[in-house]
Amino acid sequence: MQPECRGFRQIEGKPRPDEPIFLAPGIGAHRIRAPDPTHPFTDSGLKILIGSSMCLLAATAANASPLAPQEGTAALGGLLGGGLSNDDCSSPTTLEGLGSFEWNNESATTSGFNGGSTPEAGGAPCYAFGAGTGSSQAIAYDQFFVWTAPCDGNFVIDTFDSSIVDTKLNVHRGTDCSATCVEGDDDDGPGLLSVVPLPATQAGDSYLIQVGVFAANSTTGNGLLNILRLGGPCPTPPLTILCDPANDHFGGTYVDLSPSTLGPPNFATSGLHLAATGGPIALHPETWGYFITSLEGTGNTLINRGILCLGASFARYNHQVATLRGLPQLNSVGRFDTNGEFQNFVGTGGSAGGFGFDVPFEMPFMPNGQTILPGDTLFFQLWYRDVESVPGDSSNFSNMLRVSFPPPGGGGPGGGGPGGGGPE
Ligand SMILES: [Ca+2]
Ligand SMILES: [Ca+2]
Repeated sequence: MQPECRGFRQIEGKPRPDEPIFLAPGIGAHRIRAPDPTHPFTDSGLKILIGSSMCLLAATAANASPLAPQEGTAALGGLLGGGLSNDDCSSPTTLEGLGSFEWNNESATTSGFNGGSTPEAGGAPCYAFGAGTGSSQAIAYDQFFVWTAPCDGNFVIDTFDSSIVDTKLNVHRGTDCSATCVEGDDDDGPGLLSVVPLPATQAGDSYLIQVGVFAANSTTGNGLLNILRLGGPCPTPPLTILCDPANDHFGGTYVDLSPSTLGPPNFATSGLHLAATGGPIALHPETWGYFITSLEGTGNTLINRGILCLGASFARYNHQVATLRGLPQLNSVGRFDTNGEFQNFVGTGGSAGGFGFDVPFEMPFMPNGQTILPGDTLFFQLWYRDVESVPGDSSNFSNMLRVSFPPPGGGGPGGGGPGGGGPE
């Protein structure tokens, strides 16, 4: 439960000793009010939220006023140091990707959260261990994390190699206190450590991870939370949009390379088809342009209205390079049509009916060309004229596309781009 109040507030119902009832704006003296005059704040077990950390107020919470016995002042100074930001299910820490993440629960309190306890099919309950023995069912001194699967796969979350001897681990489906139990574990790992498998997980599935200890054997200390993917790391997606959104053009939106696709290479081309949409429709036909490429995608250079996201060493797929190299397939010059789609007018967009650009194996770097090889990663943008009232007074760039060509023997790129599907 996450109180929505800040500072002084009245709660509904009678406060319970285990219920956070007051969100204090900081350490200090705060006026608080009990909703029930028969239950003034004289209990020493009152829980108070400071920011998003739940802390136990160990001293007498308030001095009841004779005139308003339900009101008082809670002196919080000195009682709340070291509160954890992720002590409660309402404020989990986000974990990115795969790997080992350190945790330390020296300042954690026991939340009692169990995600409804009932596990998903095939899972062990999130609140089962020590059933019938009261508080030992809970994960003691627990902390909360949120993790989102970065790709499809079979994952495993465990606490192996923790310094703490006896960990407990719950994994819930969701991202906050409304998350529901997937599976809990106490001792299925080495010794008394914990492990929860997450089979058949899909990219984007989010989990609330609750980790702490079995209080009879361990109190607090250093732990590890390991998130692994069986079969290796997530595969690199063949096409990824970066540097997005690009800067707006004078027409009010930006040029997007998302419709680009990567198919199998053939005798003439790399299999990559670049496509650009969102061009400045109203400015047709002055807004011509061409694609550019680089081995690096870490640039951030403002040129006229646009951002060059490619590395400084980039090359142009244009008429000049094509002429110098004697390779007409290196020319990608085109312009936006009245739908804002980039229309090739040099005959190198053939696979998409004259739109976009079929990227050849040869690359436009000067003076000697390179060729695209299996396993290469390249970055692409579209450069284009971006006029306001005077043709030729400005230029702009699309967002950036990172392309990971399949490694040798990789079995093909799997087709499709960020926008899905092939050329229309
Ligand atoms: Ca906790
Ligand atoms: Ca354990």
